Amino acid sequence: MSPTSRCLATYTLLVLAASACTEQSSQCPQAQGLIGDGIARFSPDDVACESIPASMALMEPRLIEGGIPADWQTQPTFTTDGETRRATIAIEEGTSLYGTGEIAGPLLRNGAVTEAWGEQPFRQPPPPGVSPFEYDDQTPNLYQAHPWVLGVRADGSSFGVLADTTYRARIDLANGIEFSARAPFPVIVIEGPSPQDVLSKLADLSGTLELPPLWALGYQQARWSYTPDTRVREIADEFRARSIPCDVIWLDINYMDRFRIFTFDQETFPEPAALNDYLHGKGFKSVWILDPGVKFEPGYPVYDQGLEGDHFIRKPDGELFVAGSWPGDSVWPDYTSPDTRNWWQAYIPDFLDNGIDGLWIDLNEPSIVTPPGVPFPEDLLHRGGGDLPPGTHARYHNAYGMLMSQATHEGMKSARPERRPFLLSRSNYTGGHRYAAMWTGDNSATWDHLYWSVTMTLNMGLSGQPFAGPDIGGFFRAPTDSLYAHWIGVGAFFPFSRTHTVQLSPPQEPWSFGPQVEAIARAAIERRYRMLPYIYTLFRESSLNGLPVWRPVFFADPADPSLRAEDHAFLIGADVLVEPVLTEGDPHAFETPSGIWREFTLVGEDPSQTPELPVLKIRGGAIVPLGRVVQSTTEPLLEPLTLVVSLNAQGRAEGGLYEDAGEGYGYQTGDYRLTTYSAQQIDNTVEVRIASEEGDRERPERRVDVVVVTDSGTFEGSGSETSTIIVSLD
Ligand code: NBV
Repeated sequence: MSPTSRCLATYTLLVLAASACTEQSSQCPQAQGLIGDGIARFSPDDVACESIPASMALMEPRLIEGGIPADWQTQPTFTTDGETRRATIAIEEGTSLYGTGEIAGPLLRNGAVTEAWGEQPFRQPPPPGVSPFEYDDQTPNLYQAHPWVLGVRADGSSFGVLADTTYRARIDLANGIEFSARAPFPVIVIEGPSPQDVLSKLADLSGTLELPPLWALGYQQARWSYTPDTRVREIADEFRARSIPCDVIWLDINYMDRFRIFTFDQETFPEPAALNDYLHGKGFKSVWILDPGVKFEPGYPVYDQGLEGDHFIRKPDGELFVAGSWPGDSVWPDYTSPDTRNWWQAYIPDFLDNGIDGLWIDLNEPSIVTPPGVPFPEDLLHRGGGDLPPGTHARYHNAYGMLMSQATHEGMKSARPERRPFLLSRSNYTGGHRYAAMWTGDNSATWDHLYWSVTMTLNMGLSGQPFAGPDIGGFFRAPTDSLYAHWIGVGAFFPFSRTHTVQLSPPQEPWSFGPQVEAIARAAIERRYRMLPYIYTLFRESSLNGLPVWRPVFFADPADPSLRAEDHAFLIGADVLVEPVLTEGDPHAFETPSGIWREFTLVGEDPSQTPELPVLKIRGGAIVPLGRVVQSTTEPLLEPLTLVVSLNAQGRAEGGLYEDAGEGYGYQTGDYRLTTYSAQQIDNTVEVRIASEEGDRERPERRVDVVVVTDSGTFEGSGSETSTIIVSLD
C-alpha cells in the first residue's frame, strides 16, 4: 500500500477525521492527527510529511492514534510567505498566555514578541554602565529555546502549543499566537481542563526530570572563580564557622589548565581529589564547569582524540570550524552524532573520579567567546546519526545544548550507575529538563532582575523545566546590601538555589554584606532547609507528573481572572504561598487566591520586622512536612519531623511526605516511603495520624512535632509518628 492510500484507509476507518487527510502517511513521525489523549499534531499540508524533521522535543516519535475530532478547539492555520512558514492560532478573549521559555519580563506573556533561538545576549554599544552581555526585558531571546506557549482561557480551561521545530522560531503573541520559522514545522496542540493537566500532558510527550540527589536541592555557593584551591577551602570553612547551611561549592573555569577542558591547573588546583575530600569531610559537594569548546592544540589529548575520531563540527567545505573560546582557538564537538556523544562521555569517568559530584556545562548555545557577538555560522554541518539525519547548524543550533546535556548526563550515569547525576546547563531546548537543571544565565544585580528571576523561574516551569533558578544577587554588577538581602530572602526558595557572580566583582557570599544581612541570609537559608522535605516531595511529584515545583498563583484557581497577572507572589507546590518584596519602591498589592491562607513561620522569624524574608502562607486543608535546620543534607533532616497543619472549613487537612535514600536508584525498586498524613478537628483538639503509606522503606522511630496554624494562633503537640498525635487548641 502506498503511504497515501494507507493514510486514507486509516482515516476512513477512524471516521472521526474532520480535517482532510493530506498526502501524509500516518506512520510518518510528523503526520497530522491525534497523538495522545487530548494531544493533536497539525502539519502543513503543502509539504510531504516525511520532509519535516522529526521532533527533538518528544521523548519518542508519536504515531497517529486517531483523526482530529471535528470539535477540536484550538487549531492552527498554516501559511507561507516566501521562505517564511507561519502557524497562527486564534485565541478567545480573556485568554492568558504564558511559557515561551527563558525570557525576562512579566509572567503574563500576552503581547510579547520573542524568539526561540539559544544565544548569549550581546549589545553593542551597551547602555552606559552596562556590560554588552547583560539582558533585560527587551532582549528577544536568551540562552535556551522553548517554542512553547501555554494558554489559559477565561473559564480556566487550558491549552498548550508547541512549534515542533529546532529552527529559529519567532513567537508573536501580539494578536493571538503566531509562530514563524524559515522551514516547515508541525504544531502540537494539547487541550486540557486546567493548566496543570496541560503541563502533565506535555510531560507525557517530552518527559519528566529525573529525581535529583537530595544535596542538589540544598543551598549552593559559586563565583567566577574561587581560586586557588585554598580559597575554596576557606569558603567552605567560613560557611561552617558561621553556621550558614550550604551543600555545594562551585568551581568555575579558572580551575582548568589554560582553560582546556578535562584538565586542572597544576599550580592552583594541583590535587583536585584532595580538595574534594576536604569538602566532603565538611559535608559539601562540588560541581565543576565544562565548556564545549576544545582548545585547537595538537598534542592536547582531547583535541587529538576528537580529531582522530572526526568529532568536531566542520564547515561546508569540509574544513574544521575553528573560532575563539576561553582557551583561544577552539573546535566544537558535534553532539548530533551518537559516536561523538560516546566519545565525550568517555572523558567523564576519569574526571568525576577526582571526587567531583556534579557538572555544570556553559556556553553551549553554542557561543563564541572572542570576538564576542559573532554567531556560529548557520551553514556549518552536523553529521547526525541514529535518529538524526545530517543537517545544517541552522537546524541543530537550538538542540546543541540539549544534546550536550544528554551526552553529559548519560556519561555521568554510566560512569557512576549508583548515583543520580546532577547537571546544570546554560542552554537547552524543550524536553532538555530530562538531562539538566537550568539557571537564568548572566543576570544583573538590579531590582528588575530580582523580579525577573521570579517570573523567569515560573515561566520555565510553565515551559516544562521545573529545576530552575537565577544567580542570586545578580551576576553582573554588585548588589547593594538591601538588594542581596531581599534576593537571598526569596532566593533560598528557588527550585535551584545558588549565589553566583562575575569575575573580579566584590565578594558575594552571604556574610559579605555585614552582620545584619548575614543574619537575614542565615535565616533565609535555614528556612530552605526546614522546607526541604516538602521541596523534595514536590520534586518527586514533578518527576512523575511534570508539574512545576514553583507555580504561579493562578494555579490555585485558574478560573479567577484576578490572579492571572500576579507574579510577585508564587506558590511552592499547591500548599505554600510566598509573598516576597521584589521592588524597592511602593509595596506590591498582592492578589490572594480565595479560600483559607494562613501565615506561618519556619525559624521563628518575623517578616514584619525583616521584610527581606517573604511572608509564607499555608493553604487551609494542607499539611506541610518540615525538617530541622542542618548545615547540609549529609545530616539527618527529619529528626524530628515537623508537620505544619492548617485546617480547612470542615476542620480537616491532608499532606504528603516523600522520603528515600536521597541518592541512588533504590527508590525505583521500592526503597522509598510516601506517607500521607491527615488531621481532623474533634471538639477542641486536632488529631493527626498517618492516613496511608506506600513503599518498602522502613519507618524509623522518630518524634513528630505538630504545629497547628489557626486564625487565633499556633498550637503545638508532639508524639510518635505511628500513633495518633493529639494537639489541644486550648
Ligand atoms: O565561566 C565563566 C562564566 C560563568 O561564570 C557564567 O555563569 C556563565 O554564564 N561564563 C558564563 C562565561 C563568561 C561569558 C561572559
